[in-house]
Amino acid sequence: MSDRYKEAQKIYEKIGVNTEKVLDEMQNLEISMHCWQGDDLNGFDNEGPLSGGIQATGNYPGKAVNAPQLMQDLDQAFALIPGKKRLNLHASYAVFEEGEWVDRDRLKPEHFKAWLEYAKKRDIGIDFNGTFFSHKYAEQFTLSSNDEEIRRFWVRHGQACIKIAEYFAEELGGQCLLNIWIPDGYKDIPADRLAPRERLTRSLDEILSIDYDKEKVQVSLESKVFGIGLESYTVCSSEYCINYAATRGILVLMDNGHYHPAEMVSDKISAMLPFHDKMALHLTRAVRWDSDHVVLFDDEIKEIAKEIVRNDALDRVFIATDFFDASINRIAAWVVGMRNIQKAFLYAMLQPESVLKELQEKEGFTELMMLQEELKFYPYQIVWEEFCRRNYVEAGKEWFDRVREYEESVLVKRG
Ligand code: RNT
Ligand code: ZN
Repeated sequence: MSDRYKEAQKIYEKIGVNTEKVLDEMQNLEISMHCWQGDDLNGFDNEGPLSGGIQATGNYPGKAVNAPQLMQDLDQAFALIPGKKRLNLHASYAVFEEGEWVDRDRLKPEHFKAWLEYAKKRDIGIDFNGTFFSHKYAEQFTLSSNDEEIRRFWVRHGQACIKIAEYFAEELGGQCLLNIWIPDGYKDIPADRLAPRERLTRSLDEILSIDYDKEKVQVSLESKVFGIGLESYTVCSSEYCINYAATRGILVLMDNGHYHPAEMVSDKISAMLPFHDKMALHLTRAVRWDSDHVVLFDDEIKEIAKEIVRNDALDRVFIATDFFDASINRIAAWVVGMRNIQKAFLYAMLQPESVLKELQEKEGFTELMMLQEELKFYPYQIVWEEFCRRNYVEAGKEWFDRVREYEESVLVKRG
């Protein structure tokens, strides 16, 4: 324990915050890191371009092109991130044996054995996502398609993903979050908004009708307001998603890049919690649109963390990252984003929440504003240093030297 830390501990004690308790809580915080920052969402199962109205821009050298490379890069990133981690996989990252290949509707747990072993060795959990894009049957509509063959194909994919999620949960213990996001929508004003939504309901019901362990596999549905080429209408809009999830007993997944620019996910969490036992988040940074920039230590990420912490909801909210910037070092992108989310949670845990809540209750708004501002200058960075020290990870910018070394010795050699 450094003298700096002891000093900071005292400063926090004075406002009723126990930093040791906070460090214990931080140790249990589990963030699910998305695998797809490592290869710009290419995946390994198809040659085609990224589709579905999402885009990774940039051409920074050294992107992973196969599973061993992606695993090596993930290890490098994980080594620079303190605390507990999980891995968030997409179905398009199936690892096939030499000469073997099956389409998405025939995926089986065995195609994810390499990932299971990866996770077992590192003692981390896995979460999973169906991949309803970047595929010849995902040109515009998937689960809401009026082409029965296509719709059925994606229903089978969803069902296959549930089984794979169940396999991860059974083998690794704990739960596996299976997220469903579909890109279905129209570029221009539709004549019928209802029919695709009715088809989506039928498809989701069919996916969920299979037999699976509902405790181990937590299914979530992610909504979206628009995508590139899907500017006027998305089938799985926010209201659709919340109503579907509420009536079927599955989780809503909110991605903070998927709302109108002035709408804040931090404000939505407390509107969800009274009605939903659990919910899920994709943390990203939207710059003017759903641009999936790396998460910064900004006001909204802190506010999201505060809402989860002060509402005592850490065990009710599944937290995952979702960004993909191909214009910068991909390992650094992961590390910056993950550490910023952890910093935001640390910052939130260091707030004297009962004092602040009481000020609000007794309408002490002047003092509330004053104190919230003063707290921004409290020495939370010293508590962060201690958290990193206890996890054998560099607390300051020195971690970037590791990334530079790795870039020189591994990434640039990939050609
Ligand atoms: C797309 C959604 C979705 C994807 C990932 C790859 O806008 O955010 O979550 O980013 O599933
Ligand atoms: Zn997302």
